[in-house]
Amino acid sequence: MDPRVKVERRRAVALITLDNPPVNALSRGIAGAVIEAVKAAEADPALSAIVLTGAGKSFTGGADIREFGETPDPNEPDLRAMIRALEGAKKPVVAALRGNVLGGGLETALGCHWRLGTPEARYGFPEVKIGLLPGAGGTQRAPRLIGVAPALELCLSGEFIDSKRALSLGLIDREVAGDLLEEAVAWAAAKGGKADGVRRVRDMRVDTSGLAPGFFAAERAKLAAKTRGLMSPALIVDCLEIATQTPIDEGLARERDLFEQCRTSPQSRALIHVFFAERAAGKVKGVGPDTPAREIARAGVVGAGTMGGGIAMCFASAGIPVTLVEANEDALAHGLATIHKNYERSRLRGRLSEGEMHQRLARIAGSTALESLRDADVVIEAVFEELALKQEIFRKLGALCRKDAILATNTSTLDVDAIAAVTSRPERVVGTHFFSPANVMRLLETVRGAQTSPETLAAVLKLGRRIGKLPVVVGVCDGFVGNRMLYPYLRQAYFLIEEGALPEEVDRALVDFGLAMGPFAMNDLAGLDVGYRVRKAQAATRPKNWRYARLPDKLVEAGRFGQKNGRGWYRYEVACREPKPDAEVRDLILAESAALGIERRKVGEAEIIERCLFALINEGAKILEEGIAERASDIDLIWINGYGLPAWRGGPMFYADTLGLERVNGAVARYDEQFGEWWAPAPLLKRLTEAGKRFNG
Ligand code: 3H9
Repeated sequence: MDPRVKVERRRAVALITLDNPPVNALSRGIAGAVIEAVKAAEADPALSAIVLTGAGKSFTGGADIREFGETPDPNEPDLRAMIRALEGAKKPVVAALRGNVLGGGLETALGCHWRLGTPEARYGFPEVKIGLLPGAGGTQRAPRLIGVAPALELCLSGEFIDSKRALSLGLIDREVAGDLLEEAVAWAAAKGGKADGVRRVRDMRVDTSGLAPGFFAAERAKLAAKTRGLMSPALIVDCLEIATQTPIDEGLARERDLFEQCRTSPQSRALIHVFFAERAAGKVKGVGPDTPAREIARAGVVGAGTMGGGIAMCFASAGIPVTLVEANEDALAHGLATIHKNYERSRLRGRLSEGEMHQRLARIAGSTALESLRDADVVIEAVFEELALKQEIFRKLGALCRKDAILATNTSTLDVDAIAAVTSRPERVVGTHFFSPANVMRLLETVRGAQTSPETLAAVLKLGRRIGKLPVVVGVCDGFVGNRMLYPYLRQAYFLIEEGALPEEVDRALVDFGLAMGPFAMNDLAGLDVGYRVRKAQAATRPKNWRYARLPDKLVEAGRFGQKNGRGWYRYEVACREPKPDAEVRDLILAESAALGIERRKVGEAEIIERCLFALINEGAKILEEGIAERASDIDLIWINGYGLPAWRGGPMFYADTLGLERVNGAVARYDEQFGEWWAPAPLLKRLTEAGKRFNG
């Protein structure tokens, strides 16, 4: 017997336990072993029933995601065969559920005749998050057991529900607060030998009586906007509709075919890459499971502007008291009022109860004195992006904060080491680059300075996860990973409009590629003055005589700051964020092309995508080689979670891998020949191409 499937006898019941740490994934070989155990229990006259459970903290996290790239062996029993065996058993089969009951795990439970769950168990179909659909009967059995609408919601959202909700839906038969296995064995023994001891979900009818006419069409229409570019959500709706129209075996066969379509798609590969990338990002060189990571009980934020206010909200929302410091009363009052407004908006949208809103607000104290940060465990500075100003604040914080307090800067471009150097504790200084709006965006670029200690990093990683962020560790350089890659990307976008494209054409091509927003609309959202200041700061180090796009500066000098004053690359009507092409901008662009002596030409979508993205990838390769990012997948996460690249593309480095590095390298070399300067190929890109390798693994 496979050691990952254990069988023991408890009274007249066979107890089958899945034991495949850490999450009891249903890896290859397990299905066959479970089938064998079920057959043996059925054949044993001394046994009247079967209980299936998981060892450790979980039932099972589902199919083994690592195996999805492999071609299944047709001679090996798979998950579906295992579920058939459990469901088809003539003796009652009880699922004893705890911890994670997910994906193929929940489908397994649905194949059992009865389901008992502990209060902390969580149930869900997260397949959609990795570009799949429940492919072992979930889309056919769930609607039979709990109804079409709740089943669709579970499959489409990928969210987990708890035992209380599962019980109210009829997904489980009992919530067990006491000894799960004792109760499951007792339940199984009581059902054994009874006429109604076996209750199969497959025999249930799909109840469509409550469905509004046009239910599925309406669901499809809702999806179009919410899941742009994704393939599996629409197929999930198809599967649920099939469940209402066909006998179960036909439904299962159709579900299997659609699952295979998803499993073999580039999208699912990309999303699975992202799943593992997120787990890998938590493993940081020099920081091990034994590195002490102190708890943060009290936080401070310096600067109550958009970023500082958003960061304070992150703490308050995670239950951490925070003191927000501003230079003067007016600015502080304005910052606190904005926070209030933001929480109020969430409350009005039903995302936050009134009580919770007040609790969160009560966790935020305002002050105009840095001294009020004396007791903080961590202080995050989020003032204006100016080195001298930040250094002045760090000098003061270094002198007044507790010796063991962590001092973090929210700089998006500046040298963290130069900031750390003015304190007497550079080992406790770190960069925490939040993305705007800080209370919403998931990415936390965590900048490790030359002297940042592993303990500081461990504490910040833990804090980041606690406040719901995805921390990705990067090294110090101008712009770190995200913004440093943004420069070449934007530069190409600017060059393209000099050569013949218009902002709306560049944006459309990149949005069609899958980006949440094109570069020009993004510029307008961030504020054109922000990039203006960065470019001025970079002027001294920019190679002289290299091509430089003047248009972005000209716009700012003409008083166009983006959405904030209704005029940027686009124009915006009052209280409206929809970008409208502006004739004035078009004239500026045409005049600039003429001034540069460029004969404007038609720039195609393919060129837009290639030039913007390949410039980005080439820079990513340089970053990787310099060790600013530890692994290619960290870069992927940064661009997905901070810059709106769709997860289903897997991130820029993974996208390059899917295209084949030969193609990317070839194009970069061609552009280098044509334009030179900014297109200098990354040596790593060249080396990997020649070795036939990829960025990721
Ligand atoms: C499916 O079931 C398809 C079926 O419908 C049809 C088939 C025909 N496989 O996240 P953690 C690893 S699709 C392999 O840090 P947590 C994970 O990589 C599947 N490995 O822990 C990590 O490894 P490492 C549907 C898996 O407690 C370790 O376990 N199921 C799997 O924060 C710990 O993970 C899903 O999509 C897996 N299925 O969260 C569930 N799951 O230590 C995906 C985890 O080497 N999993 N690992 O880095 C999750 O959502 C979370 O991992 C879970 C635990 C909630 C289970």
